[in-house]
Amino acid sequence: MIREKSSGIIRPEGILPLRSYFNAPLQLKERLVSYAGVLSRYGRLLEIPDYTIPITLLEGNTPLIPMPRLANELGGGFELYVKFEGMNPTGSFKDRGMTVAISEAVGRRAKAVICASTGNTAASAAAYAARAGLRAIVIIPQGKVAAGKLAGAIAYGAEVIQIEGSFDDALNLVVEVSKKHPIALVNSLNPYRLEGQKTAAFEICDLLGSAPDWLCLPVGNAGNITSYWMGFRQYHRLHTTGLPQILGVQAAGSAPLVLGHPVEHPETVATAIRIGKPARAEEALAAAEESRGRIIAVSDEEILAAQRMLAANGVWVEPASAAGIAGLARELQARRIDLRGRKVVAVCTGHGMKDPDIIVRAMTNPKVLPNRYDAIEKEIAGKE
Ligand code: AN7
Repeated sequence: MIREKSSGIIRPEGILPLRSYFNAPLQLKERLVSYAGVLSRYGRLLEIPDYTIPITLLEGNTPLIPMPRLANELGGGFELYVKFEGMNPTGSFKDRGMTVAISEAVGRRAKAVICASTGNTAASAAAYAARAGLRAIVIIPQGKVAAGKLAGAIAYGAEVIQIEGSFDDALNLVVEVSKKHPIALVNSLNPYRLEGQKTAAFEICDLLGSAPDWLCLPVGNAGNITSYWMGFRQYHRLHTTGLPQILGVQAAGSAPLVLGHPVEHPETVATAIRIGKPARAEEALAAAEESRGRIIAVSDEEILAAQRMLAANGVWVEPASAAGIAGLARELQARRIDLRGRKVVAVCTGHGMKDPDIIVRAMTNPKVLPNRYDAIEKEIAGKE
């Protein structure tokens, strides 16, 4: 961060104040506004091998949106921000880790990658593999992947296999395949996924000037919560940015980390986090405990209500991505959390466009009127 002498304004490095930006020579502007992805910005802070060959779609650098009205709707008295990870190139937070995992795989001359997925990892792996010219194989639970994710994986050219089983079954299968064949595993069991995902924590600290007091986020396979905690700790060691308390949120029908045991048949409307046996379970529990936070479960109704609240504030996210806000609402209502004067960041992991069916199924078809001004005016004015 840079403090300007004349105005005292603090601004991130590399960003010009608007007036200077207007007046800057073009060459300088291009250098200053160019953004080259998370490996370029934060690669020196990631544990990655030297042979890594950067493959990027300019992921990261996602907006941290102030949500003052939503904060008031939840009771008020605190600062609330949404880290809108749906703004990544394939529409979810997975791109941060995937750029690193695919870059490492390309560096060691992999020709193919494989993953199990509830959808977003599949789309992300497919996109980055396409970018690198690799074969991508994705295994998904039949009928349980939202339309925008499946369409993405197919559009990017992945070989998509549905199994008559759950995400957890698919994960077991891809681990076995990757052990027996020269195909790189790009689920978050791959440590480079976590390295790349840490950059979200770095960005939040860089934008706020410190870590927030609370970070709330959905938890499925638990790679994301693990990475955030790694990232915040690393940044704190380097820049004394402080540590957040972490509120991890699972769906009640898929809450192994709350129940304390795997869930054989996980169910939830938030199909992204329909996961019964998280690969990073231990790390997630440690992150919650060490941060003096916790992992809780919320009902599907609470998740959908949070999705509606976010959308009513202009941020449309997929159901799983609303779980963080749903958890925050629940803790506030039960007075289990005191946020007075605090800063809270809710991570919204995926874009609403990933799962259009959730909205379409619940809506009544928009009214059809004749193509006449009087009919339109009557309809509109009647509601004034
Ligand atoms: C929107 O794509 O597991 O706890 O296979 O898509 O790091 O697993 C997706 C997970 C949250 C949970 N929000 O993150 C997959 C997959 C969204 C997600 C999660 C997922 P993790």
